Amino acid sequence: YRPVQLKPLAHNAKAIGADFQRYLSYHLGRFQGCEPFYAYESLAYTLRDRLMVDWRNTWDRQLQPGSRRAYYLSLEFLIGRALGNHLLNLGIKDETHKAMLDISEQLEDIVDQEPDAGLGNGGLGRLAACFMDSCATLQLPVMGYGLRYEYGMFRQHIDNGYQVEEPDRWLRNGNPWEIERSEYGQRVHFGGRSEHYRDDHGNQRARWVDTQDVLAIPFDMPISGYRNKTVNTLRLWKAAATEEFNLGEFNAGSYTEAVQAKNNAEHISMVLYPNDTSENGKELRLRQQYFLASASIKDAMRVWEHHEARDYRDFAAENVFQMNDTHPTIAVAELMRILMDEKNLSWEQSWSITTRCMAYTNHTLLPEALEKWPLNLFERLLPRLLEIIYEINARFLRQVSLKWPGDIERQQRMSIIEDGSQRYVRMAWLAIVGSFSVNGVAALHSKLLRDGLFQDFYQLWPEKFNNKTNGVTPRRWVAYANPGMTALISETIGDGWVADLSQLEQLKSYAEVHHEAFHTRWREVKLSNKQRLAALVKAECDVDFDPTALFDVQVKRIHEYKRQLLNVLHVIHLYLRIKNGRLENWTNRCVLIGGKAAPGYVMAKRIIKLVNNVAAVVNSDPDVNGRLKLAFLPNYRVSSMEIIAPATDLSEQISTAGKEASGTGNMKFMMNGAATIGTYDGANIEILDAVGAENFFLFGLKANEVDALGHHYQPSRYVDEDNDLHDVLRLLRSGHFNPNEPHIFDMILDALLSPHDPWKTLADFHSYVDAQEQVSLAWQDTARWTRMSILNTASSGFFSTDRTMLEYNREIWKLKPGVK
Ligand code: DL6
Repeated sequence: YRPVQLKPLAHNAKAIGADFQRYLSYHLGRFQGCEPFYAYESLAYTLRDRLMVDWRNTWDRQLQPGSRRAYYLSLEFLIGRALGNHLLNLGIKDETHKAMLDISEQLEDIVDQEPDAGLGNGGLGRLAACFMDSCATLQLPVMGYGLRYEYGMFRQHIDNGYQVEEPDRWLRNGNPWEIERSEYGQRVHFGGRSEHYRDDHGNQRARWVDTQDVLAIPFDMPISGYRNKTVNTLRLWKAAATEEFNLGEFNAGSYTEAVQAKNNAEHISMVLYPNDTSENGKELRLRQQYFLASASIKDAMRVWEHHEARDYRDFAAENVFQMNDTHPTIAVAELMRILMDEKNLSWEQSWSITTRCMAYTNHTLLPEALEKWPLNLFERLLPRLLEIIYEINARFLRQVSLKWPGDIERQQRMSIIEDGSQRYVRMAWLAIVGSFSVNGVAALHSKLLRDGLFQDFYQLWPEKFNNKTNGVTPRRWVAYANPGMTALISETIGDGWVADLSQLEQLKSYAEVHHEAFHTRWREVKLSNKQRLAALVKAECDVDFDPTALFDVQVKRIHEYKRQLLNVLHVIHLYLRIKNGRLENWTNRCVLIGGKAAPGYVMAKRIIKLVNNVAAVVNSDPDVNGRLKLAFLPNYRVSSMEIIAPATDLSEQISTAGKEASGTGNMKFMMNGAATIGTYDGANIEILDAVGAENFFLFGLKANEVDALGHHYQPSRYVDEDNDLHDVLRLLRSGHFNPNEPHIFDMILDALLSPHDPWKTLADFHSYVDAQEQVSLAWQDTARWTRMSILNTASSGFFSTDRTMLEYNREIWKLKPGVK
C-alpha cells in the first residue's frame, strides 16, 4: 500500500479536549464521572497520537541505508511514569491543563493515576531510562531492548515495622503507551543439541536442532525527545508459546500439559528478579537473559536487512550493541552463532564482526554480583552457545599464553570457564573478551576496575578500557519534578539549560548573598517543595515533618554497603543528645529513609525493621519535642523520588568507599539544590570536585584505607575510644527499641562488631558524626546554606545524561545525530 502522509495533530486545548472526550466515550466506552483511571488512559491515547507522526518520521530517518544505529541491551528499564514526561517534552502541559479544567478534571489527579513502570531494581535500570531520554533529546539513533515484565518491582508495605512484598501488576489495566507488533515476533531456541555437518561446499558447519522454541513478541514504547520532533523506541519483549508448543500436547489429548507448556514459555517475561546484585544460578534468569539477547539481535538484523539483501561483513559498520552489565552478555555468543550457523560466515569473519559490534558497561565492583552460570545448566539450556563459548575461550587462552608464556595461574584467572568441583561460565569475562569497549560508570570505579577486578584484561588490552561517568536526565529530574525551581531558573538565565545543563553555571553569580531577592525566591521554592513532601510523609507514614527543619534524606535500595545503618546510628546518637540535654548548636532535623530490600536479603530487611522501630520511639517521645523526626517511606519508587529530590536539603551518600560504583540519586539531589554528606566514593568524588569542598560534607575512610584496614579491622577499638558510639550501641543492645521483640537486633549488632564486617561501619562513625555537626552549623547560617544550595544546582551541569550520552557516542558508538 502507498505510504500515507500523516498530518500532525493540533496542540491547542480545544483539540486536546475533543480527543480526550472521543477516547473516553467512543474508544473506552466510559463517560464523565467514571473511574479516574480511564481519564488517564484517554489522555495517554490523546498524547500518544501527538507523538505518532514524529515517531514514524524518526524511525524512517534512522532506517536510511548506510546509517549507523546503537542498541542498548538491558534486562531493566526503570521508566516510571510517562504521561507528565511526554507533556513536558511536547511542550503542551499548559494547554492540556486548560483542556482538562474545561471538563472539570485536574491534570495532577490524572497524572497520579498512572502506575509506575517499575521494570528495574534501582540505579542500573533507572540509568537505562535516563539514557533513553537523553538519546532522544540528542537525536541519537539508539533503540532500547528490554523485557516486558508482567510483574515489575514488587510493591513494599510495612507491617509492624517489617517489609512485606506484594506483586506489582502494573499491566492490570493495560498500558496505553505500548504498541504490540506481533508481526515482528522472533523465535528463541532453548534445549535440543548441536549437530555438525558438512555443507554443499564441504565446509564444516553446525546447527542447533531439536530445540524447544519460545516466541518473543515486541511491544514498542515511545521515547520522546525534548521539543525536537524526535521519538525513539524502547522495544520490550513478551514471551509467548509457539503454536506447536501447545498443539503437540493438545493433539496427544493432554489439555493440562498443553496449558502447562504455554505457561512455562510465558513465565520467561513474567517477573522481574527483585535483586540489585545478581541472582546466580537460577534457570529462569538465564532463560530471561538469553531470550532478550537472542530476540534483540535477530530483530536488529531484521531491521538492518530491511528490504534488501545485505552483506554481513558490513554489519559492524552500522550496528553497535551496548550491554548493560553482564546480564545480556550472552549476546556475544548469540551473535557468533547466528553469523556462523545462519549467515554461513566463517569463525574469523564472525569474530571480527562480533568484536566490533559489542560494548560492555560494568556497574558493580562487588565480587558477589559478578554473574557466573553453572556449566551443566548452560549445557542443558543452550548447548550450541556453550560450544561457541568453549571455542572463544580456547582461542582467547592461546592469546594469553602467547603474551604470558607459562603463566598458568594467569590463564586460570582469565579463563571464561571457571574450573573446580563445579564449573562455571564467567559472564563478565565473556563480555570483556567479546567487546571492543569496556567501561565503568564513574572515574573511581573505572580506575578500580583497571587496577583490581579486571587488571589482567587491562594489561592485555588497555585500549578497550574507558570511563563514562553516569548522569541523570534534567528533564524528568528538574524540569518536570521541580516546576518551581524550573520557573525561577528560566526567568533568571533563560530556558536553554533544560537541553544544555552546562548553562546552569550562570547561576553561580546568583549564589552570592547580595542577590537577596533570588535567595529569597530560592528558599520559597524549597519550602513549598518541602511542604509537598511533608504531606506525602504524613499520608504514608503518619509522621509530621516540619518544613522549616533540615530535611535529611537517604533513599535507595537497602544494602549493607550503602550503610543505612550508619544513618540510623547517627539518629540514635541525636536522640541520646536530646535525652541527655546536650542541645548545643542544635538543628531540628527530619530524617527520611526509604528503599526496598531484596526479599531474600535477611539483614537488609532487619535494617528496615530497625529504622521503623527507632522511628516509633523517637517520634513518640515527648522529650524530643519536634527536634528530631525519623520516618521510613514505604514503596520507594521513581514517582516518589520526583517529590523527594526537590524537597531535600541534605543528601546522604554514605557507602563504604570503593563499593558504590557511581550512584545516581546523588546527582538528582545535587541538581535540586541539596548539599551532600558523603564518602569519597563513586560519583560523589566528581560531585565534590564540581561543587568544591566547602559545599560538600566529606567524611570517612578512602577506598585504599578501607582496603588497608582489611584483616586488621577491630571494631571494638572504635567503641572503646568513642563514648558516643559506646552509648549508641548500649542503647541498641538494651532492647530500648524492641521491648516486645527481644534480641531481634542482635544480628545487626553482631555484624557491626564483627572484625570481618566488610562495610567497616564503625570505623566511619566518628567522622560521620563530626561531618553531621558541620551540617548543623551550616544550616543555622541561612545565607550560607542558601548559597551552598544554589551552588550545588549551578555546578551540576556535568551530571546530565546528555553529557554522558555524548561521551558514549563520541568514544564508543560513533553515530550521526539525526536532524529535525
Ligand atoms: O550505573 C548505575 C548504577 C550505579 O549508579 C550504582 O552505583 C550501582 O550500584 C548500580 N549497579 C547495579 C549492579 N547490579 N548488579 N549486578 O545495580 O549501577
